[in-house]
Parts: sequence; structure tokens; C-alpha cells
Amino acid sequence: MTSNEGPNAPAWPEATELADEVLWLLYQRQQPVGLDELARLAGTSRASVSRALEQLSRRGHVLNRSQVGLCLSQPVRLDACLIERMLRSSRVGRHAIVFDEVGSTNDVAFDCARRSGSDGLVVLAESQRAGRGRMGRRWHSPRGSNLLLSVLLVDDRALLSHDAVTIAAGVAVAEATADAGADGRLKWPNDVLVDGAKLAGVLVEARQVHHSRCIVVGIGLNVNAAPPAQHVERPATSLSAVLGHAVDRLAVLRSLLERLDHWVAQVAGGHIEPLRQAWLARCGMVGQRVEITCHGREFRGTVLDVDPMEGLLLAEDSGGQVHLPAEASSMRT
Ligand code: BT5
Repeated sequence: MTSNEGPNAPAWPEATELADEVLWLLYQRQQPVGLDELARLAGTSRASVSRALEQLSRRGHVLNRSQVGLCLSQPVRLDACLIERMLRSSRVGRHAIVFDEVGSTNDVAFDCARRSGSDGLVVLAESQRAGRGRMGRRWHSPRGSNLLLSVLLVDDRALLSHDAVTIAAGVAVAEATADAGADGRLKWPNDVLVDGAKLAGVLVEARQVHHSRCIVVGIGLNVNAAPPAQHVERPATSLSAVLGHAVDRLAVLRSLLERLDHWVAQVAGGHIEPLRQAWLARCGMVGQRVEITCHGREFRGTVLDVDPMEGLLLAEDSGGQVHLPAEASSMRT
């Protein structure tokens, strides 16, 4: 299920295959390459490569042409063929769909659950009209700059708890930001921060679709642009702001999906302890005083532990200990 849902659908399958191959060659090169060289690498004629390049333009890819050759303009447009070719994962991201614009990628992912073989599907969009956060909040992201994605997991055997998948997604995002060179820290239950500013958020939702329990892991990650200040209650940042240069979204996406693939497999296999350790290694919250709202109640105290299955363990100021589930909790501090 490779698909780019743009306005100009490709004309015929062989041409699409060649355009995919040319795109892949250009993406891997990351340097200008001449038309003859491109034709040689693709094993075809100059004329066929020229037609493939026209098709790529119609798919929204921007090519920079110079005397030394042509290359893809940065940031490279997200494309399902690139994602599927680059990924080394067993479940997450086996199939990809890229949209120019949707309401919410989470809703599209749930809609796709009606198709057979959709487990592991990743839905991406260059922009969202109604991107959502948790508890009715909104997610804002400038078009074409960041990662807005949802991974569909069909959980027929009920192996994936909502909280554990939230923790797994947070760890995967933090690890992917580390791969890119930034020190992403986890803030329970669903934020990734750099120096206290929000870089990414995770929204895990579960629904019954026909007879299957479906979990959708929604992730918004600011790669090349933070949202305008009027759209956020607290400071936000992006990988490019942290690192001081433009960042390849596809490289970040690759490590994010491969790491999520790993952690989802761990959760499905019941291996929770490594996930707990990975979370704690990237979270500076143990020992901190916090205020948390859970099911409309206020809790104040000191964080003792984060358990992917049971939730955050809090030593309450009023005495006693309580486990607070991620799904129903919001941190106020
Ligand atoms: C989250 O909610 O952090 C989860 C966000 C998940 C978004 C993804 S995008 C792909 C997928 N499709 C969707 O429709 N959603 C998911 P929460 O903890 O409730 O945080 C929301 C708050 O973060 C907002 O109220 C803003 O203050 C702030 N915010 C909004 N956009 C932001 C951004 N791009 N970067 C940093 N902070 C942001």
C-alpha cells in the first residue's frame, strides 16, 4: 500500500516504478547528479528519466537544476515510496500513505483500519486542518516543515495497553531526537522537551473498528519549525532551532519508526522492564515535585517511578502513594 494522495495521480504503473526509482536515487545521492548518470543508475534512457522527473514534479517534488546536475530541493517532500524503501522495520511503517492535507492523521488512520492488511500503516500529512492534542487541545504545525503522523496498530489479541504504547512512543521520539543530535527529555505522560521547550507530543487513541481493537499512535514532531507563540501555552521548539541547521525529515522519520517498531514489539511481547528503563533514562522527573490532574482530581506530590503499565507512581504530599494512569492524566507543572 504505497500511496501519495496528491491531486495529480501518476498515469501508469511502469512509469510510477521508474519515477520511484529515480526519486530514491536522487534522495540517496544528496548531491547533484547528471541526467546521463541518472539514466545509467536507473538502467534506462535519458528520455525515460526526463519523463520520470516530470512525474516527480507533478507529485510535488522540487528539483534544483544546475550545470553539475540536478538534486532534490530541501526539505525533501515526504513520499511513501521513500519511506517504504528506507525502513527496516517488521511492523511499524510497513505501508505508508502521504497526504498533502487532512483533518487529523489519527482519524485517517482509523478510517484505514477498515482495509485488510492495514496493521502497521503509517499515515503522514504535510498539514492538518484539525490536528488534535489530548483532552480537546489543538496541535498546530506550519505546512511542510515537520512530522505529523499516525501509526495504526490492529491489536486483535489485546497485547497493547494504551499507557504502555504511549510510553513506547515517547521513548521512540526521544531516541529519534537523540539520533538527530538533540537531547530530547521525556515529560510524563506524552511530551518530549528540549531545554524545557516542547519539541513533540504523542496522542494515543483506541477504538473498536468492526471486530478489531485498533490503536492509533499520533505523533507531532517539530523538525524544521515551531508553531507561532500565540498557538501554544508553553514554549515550543524545533530540531532545527536546537541544532542550528535544517534537518532531513525523512532521516528523523526513519529512526522514529524503526525505534517505535522495536518498542511496540517489546510491549506486545510483554517485555516491559526494558521499556521502563529506557523511559527513566530519558526522563528527569523522578524525585521532582509535580501537580497532576487525573479524572478531574488534583494530586500533588513527588514522582517515585514511571511504570509503563500502571502509570506514574506518586508519593502524595498528603501521605500515601498512588498510581496515576497516563491516559487520564495531565501534568500541571
Ligand atoms: C499533545 O497533546 O502533545 C499530542 C499532540 C499530538 C499531535 C499529533 S500530530 C499527528 C496526529 N494527528 C493528530 O490530530 N494529532 C496527532 P497535548 O499534551 O494536549 O498538547 C497540546 C498543547 O501543546 C496545545 O494546547 C499547545 O499549547 C501545545 N502545542 C500545540 N502545537 C504544538 C507544537 N507544534 N509544538 C509544541 N507545542 C504545541
